[in-house]
Amino acid sequence: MLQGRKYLVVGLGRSGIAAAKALIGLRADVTIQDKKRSEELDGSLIQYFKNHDVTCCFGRDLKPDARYDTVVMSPGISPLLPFVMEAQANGAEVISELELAFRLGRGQYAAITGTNGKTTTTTLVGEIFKEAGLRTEVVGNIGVPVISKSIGAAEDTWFVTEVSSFQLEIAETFRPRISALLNLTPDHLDRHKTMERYAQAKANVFRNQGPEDYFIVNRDDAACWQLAEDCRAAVFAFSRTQRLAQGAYVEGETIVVADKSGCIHEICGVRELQIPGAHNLENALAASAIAFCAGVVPAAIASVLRKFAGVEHRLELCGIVDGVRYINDSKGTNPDSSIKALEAMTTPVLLIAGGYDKKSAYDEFVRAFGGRVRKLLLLGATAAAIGEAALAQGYAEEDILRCRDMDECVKRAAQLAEAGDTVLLSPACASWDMYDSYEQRGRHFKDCVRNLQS
Ligand code: UMA
Repeated sequence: MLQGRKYLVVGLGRSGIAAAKALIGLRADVTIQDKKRSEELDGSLIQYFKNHDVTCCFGRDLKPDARYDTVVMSPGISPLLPFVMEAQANGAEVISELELAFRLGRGQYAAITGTNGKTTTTTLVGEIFKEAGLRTEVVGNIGVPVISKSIGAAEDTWFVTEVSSFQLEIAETFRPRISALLNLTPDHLDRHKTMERYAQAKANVFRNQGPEDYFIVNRDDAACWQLAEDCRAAVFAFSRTQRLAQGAYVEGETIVVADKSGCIHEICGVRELQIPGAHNLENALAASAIAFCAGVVPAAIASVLRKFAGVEHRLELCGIVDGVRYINDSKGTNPDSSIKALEAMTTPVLLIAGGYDKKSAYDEFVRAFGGRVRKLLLLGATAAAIGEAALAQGYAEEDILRCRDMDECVKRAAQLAEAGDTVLLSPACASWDMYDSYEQRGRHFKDCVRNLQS
């Protein structure tokens, strides 16, 4: 019980609502702040908080006249907000909901981070753990706040947790049994400012681990491998391109795991994977390594790898109209992620891109078009920046279409596409300039495609 302890929960999205409810359940003294006005928030939720004597501050910054023991930040909000820094100067500790869940809950964690592939790998590991009969909750950045499941959980529960740099940035004592770092490319630099700080936030995934824990790392990614030098956990690598003394890799056409005594365990054939592209092979290798370190037998890993068809909003085939394939890759929220989507394309592409401005550079993204992208349809805050990058690399002006919204993008793409083409939504940007989330954007794209069919 947390009677007498004063908590400030900042942000009333999925993460903040779950944190506030958990704290209320533990009888803490709770204040909630959100920049939205109360009319913009769910009325029944506000009533629930009022019924539980929660102090609410909506539509404005908090006046730091009260002292708090702990400030719990929602992931999407910078801990450098002036009123948060003031609370900190007055003695409050500032932590993420992930850290709160870890401290107050029970169970053990397999925590998966990286710039891309987190959701696919987390989903795969969750499926494998369930197949192996382990008590499993799939939580975190994937959409289920960790704290909504961790309080009162059975001690043997595995929390297969997708973790973002935002959640890790202020996770002081978080210590997973198994951590994984899939890859590192520029993302969220509007928040972290430098690549170094972004990488350090990610490295918090293993910061508190000890020799009895495992750190799963991509041997083919130099930036990840370099971070592994600072890790005290047992390092267990995965690689798509080289044989490893210990770890998961490809031998001929087979995914194998070499254990610490050098014994080789066959998992399944690379060609048996349903999910396309080199990046998905990496995700499968990472999931194999994580499951193996958790003690799962190869047969259970193989059974899931053979049937797993991918996650929603990631290279999701959502319709074929007049011989044109429509693929929803709304989860392409940074340039690297969308490059991987483009690399998995085997037909000419009409690409829908653009969105919220995270201050990313788009030159490499445009380079990855590599003759595949026939037309570029742009929307959102970064439309001009992506258009300029394309023109600078010799892409023809008449092949670039600037659109008002998703409806227009899909309609114009449908007019321009020929049988055998693919219309790919892979924006290379977050959705927050036009939507609440990439899921909402992906659903809108799918609705637009459905409208073409009717
Ligand atoms: N808000 C403020 N002040 C601000 C900014 C926002 O009060 O300055 C308020 C908004 O009015 C809103 C609330 O904060 O009411 C939203 O909080 P949030 O942005 O943290 O979103 P949540 O709904 O709590 O969702 C968060 C994660 N969102 C982000 O990290 C941006 C979700 O990840 C996660 O699934 C969820 O917690 C449960 O753990 C989404 C995401 O986009 C998928 N993640 C980023 C990514 O994958 O790139 C990191």
